[in-house]
Amino acid sequence: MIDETLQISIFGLGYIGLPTASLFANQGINVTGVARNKERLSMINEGKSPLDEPGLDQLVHSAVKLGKLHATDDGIKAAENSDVMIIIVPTPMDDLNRADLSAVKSTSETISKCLKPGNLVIVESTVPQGTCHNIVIPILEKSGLKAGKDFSVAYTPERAIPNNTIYEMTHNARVIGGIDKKSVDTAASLYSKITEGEIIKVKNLITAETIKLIENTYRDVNIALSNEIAMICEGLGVDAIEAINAANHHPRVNIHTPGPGVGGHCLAIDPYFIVEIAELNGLEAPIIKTARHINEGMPKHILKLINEALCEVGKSIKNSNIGILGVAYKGNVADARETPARPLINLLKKSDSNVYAHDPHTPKDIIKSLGAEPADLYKVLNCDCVVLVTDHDEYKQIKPEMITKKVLVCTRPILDPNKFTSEGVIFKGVGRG
Ligand code: SAJ
Repeated sequence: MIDETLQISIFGLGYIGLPTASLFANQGINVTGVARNKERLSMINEGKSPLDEPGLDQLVHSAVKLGKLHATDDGIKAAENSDVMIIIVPTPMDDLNRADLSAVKSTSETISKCLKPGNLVIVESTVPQGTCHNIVIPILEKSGLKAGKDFSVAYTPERAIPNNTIYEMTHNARVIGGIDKKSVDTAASLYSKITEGEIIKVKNLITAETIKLIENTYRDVNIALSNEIAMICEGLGVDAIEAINAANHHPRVNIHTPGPGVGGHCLAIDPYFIVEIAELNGLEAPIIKTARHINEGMPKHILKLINEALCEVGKSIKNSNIGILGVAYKGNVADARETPARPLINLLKKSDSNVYAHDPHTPKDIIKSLGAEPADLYKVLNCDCVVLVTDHDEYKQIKPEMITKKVLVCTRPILDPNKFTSEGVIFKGVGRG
C-alpha cells in the first residue's frame, strides 16, 4: 500500500539517491537514506544537502523538517524496517572497462539479510543488461524467499541531468520494468507520487536496463560523429560548428556538439556496459567501440591544435606555460569524473610543458589531483597558450585583449573565432577550419 505508513529505504545518497529520497519524503513517505560517508549523513540529518544541486538544499531541509527523511549508515536496520528498498549506488568502471558492481552486490547482500515477504526491491543504478536477473535476484534469494512469488523486483533508470536534476526527476518520462506485473504496477504507483512525467511500463527487467544504456550510448555515438565531422572540417577549412548548427535545422537531424572529449560518470561509461555484455554473449559492437575510441582520442587532437597554435608564434609545447580554463567534465558543474581535462593535462606534461589550470567550480585539490597547478584566471590568461576546456558560463566573457600572449585553443564553441583573430590572436578551435 502506497500511503503515509509506507517505509522506504534508499541505498546511495548521491546525485540521484539524495534527490529521490527527498522527493519521496516531501510526499509524506517515510524514507531512510543509507550511505557510508558520516559527514554527508550528518549534514543531511541537519537538513542540509552535501551536494550543490540547485533546489536540493531546500528539498532536504523540508524533508527532514517534516520528520520524513533520516540518513544512516546502518543498512540492515534500514532494510529491516522497510517495505520498499531502492538501490541507487554508483556503478563505476574498472581498469578493463568492465562494470564494477561491488556496491550493487554488497547492497543486495545487506537487503537479502532482512528481506520480508511482500517487499519490493527497486534498482535504479545504471547496470549492464541482465544484472537484475543474473546478479541481484540470486543474492536476494539467499534469503530463502523467491523473487516474483514472495517479493517483487523492478528496475527504473535515472535520467536526470546535473544542475536540473529535480525538475527532470519530476517531469521526465520514467521507464519501469519488473519481474512481473505486480512489481511494475507497484513501482509505477510509487514513482507516480514524485513525477508528473509519463510512466512507461516495459516488458521486463532487461529491457529497462537496456533502455538506460542505449540512451547514453546514442549520445556518446552522436558526439563521436560530431567530433569526427569537426576534425574533417578542420582539414577542409570548413567551420563545423556553423555547418552542424545549420544541418540541425533539418527537422530530423540532431548532430551533437564537438568538444575535447566526453566526460562524466554516464556517457563515458555506459556504452562499455553494452560492449561488455555483447561480447560476453559472442556479439559485436563495432560502432559503439569506435565511438568511444574517437571520443577518448579527442585530448590528443587538442594537443595537436595546441602544438599548431604555438608553432605559428615560433614556440613549441616543450617548456611552454599552458593555461587550462576549466577542468570539470562539462560547463557549470564542479564534477571532474572522467573529465577529458585529465588525459589532456597528462599529454601536456609528457610534452614537458608547465600546466596551470583555473576552474570557478572545481576545488583546487581536484585540479591538483588531475596533475595541473591550480592558478588564478590572470595567471592562466598570461600563459604562452590558453586552452579553454570546459564551457563554464564565466568563460563566455573572455575577450581577445585578455589573452596576453595571443594564443588560444578553444575546445568548446562558446567564443567567436572572428572576434579573436581580428585582434591578432592565434585562434584554434575544435571544428574551426
Ligand atoms: N558533450 C559533448 N557534446 C555534446 C553534449 C555533451 O561533448 O553535444 C560532453 C559533455 O561536455 C560531457 C559529456 O559529453 O563531457 C556528457 O555530458 P552530458 O551533459 O551530455 O551528460 P551527463 O554526463 O551530464 O549525463 C547526465 C547523467 N545524469 C546524471 O549524471 C545524474 C545521465 O545519466 C543522463 O542520462 C544524462 O544526464 C541525460 O539524460 O541528460
